[in-house]
Amino acid sequence: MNEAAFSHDEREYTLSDVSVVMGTYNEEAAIGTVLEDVATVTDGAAEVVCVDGSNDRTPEIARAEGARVIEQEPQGYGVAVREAVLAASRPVVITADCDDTYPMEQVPDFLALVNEGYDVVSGDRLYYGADAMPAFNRLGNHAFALFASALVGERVHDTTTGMRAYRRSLIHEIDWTENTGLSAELLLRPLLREYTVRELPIEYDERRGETKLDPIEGGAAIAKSILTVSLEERLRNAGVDVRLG
Ligand SMILES: Nc1nc2c(ncn2[C@@H]2O[C@H](COP(=O)(O)OP(=O)(O)O)[C@@H](O)[C@H]2O)c(=O)[nH]1
Ligand SMILES: [Mg+2]
Repeated sequence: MNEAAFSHDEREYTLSDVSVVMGTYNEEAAIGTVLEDVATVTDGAAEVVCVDGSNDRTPEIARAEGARVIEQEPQGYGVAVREAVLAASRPVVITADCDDTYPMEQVPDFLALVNEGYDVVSGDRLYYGADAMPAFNRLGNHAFALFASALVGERVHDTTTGMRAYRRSLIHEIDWTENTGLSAELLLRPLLREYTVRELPIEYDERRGETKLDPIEGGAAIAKSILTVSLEERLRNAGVDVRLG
C-alpha cells in the first residue's frame, strides 16, 4: 500500500465531517439496527444517505432514523452506491452495506486513519477469517484479492468489501464505470493513481435478510471489473486513455 503522505494540511476531521452512505434494497430486516448503530457511534453527528430501490418499509424506517433517502429504480449495487458516494456532502465518506454485516462501531477507526493522511481506508473482512461469510463467497473474495494483487503489483487482501472510508475529493476526481464491480473499482483506481490507501481489519457478521447478489453471475462481473479497471489504469499511466469495458 502507498504510505500516507501526512501532507494534507486540512484540519482534523470529527464525526460531524462524516457521511455514511449506502445502497438499500428491501433491507427492512436490517436497516433499523444499522442506522441505530451509526447514530450511536457518531452521537447522531454523521450525515446518513440511503439510495433506495425498495418496495418494502426500508425507506420509511430510514427517514424515521434521520437518513436522507434518495429514491432510485433498482439497477444493481454499483448504480446505487455511486449515486450514494456522489451525494455525500461531508468531507469524509464511509460506505457500508445495509445488511448488518459491517461493524459500524469501527467508524471512528476509519476516520482516525483518514486523519492520519490516508485517502482510502478499506475494511478487510478476510483478516479475521470472515467465518460468517458463505464459504463460496469467502473463497471467491480471496481469489479476487490475489487476482487484483497480481494486476496492480501490490498485495491487497479484500477487494470487494462494502465498508470503506474515502476522502470525498477523491470520489469526484475519478470517473466510476462499474456496477457489481464498483467496490473493487473504488479500491483499484485510487491505488493505481498513487492515492494513499490502506486496509483496516474488520469483523464481518452474518447477514440479516436476503442477499441481493447472485454469487456466480456477480462473481464473473467482479472478475471482469478487476481486469478492466486495472488495465485501464495501467494504460492511463502509460499515457493511453481508453475505456475497455
Ligand atoms: N438501491 C439499491 N441498493 C442495492 C441494489 N443491489 C444491492 N443493493 C444494496 O447494496 C448492499 C450490498 O448488497 P448485498 O445484498 O449485501 O450484497 P452482498 O454483501 O454481496 O451479499 C445492500 O445494502 C443492498 O441492499 C440495487 O439494485 N439498488
Ligand atoms: Mg452485504
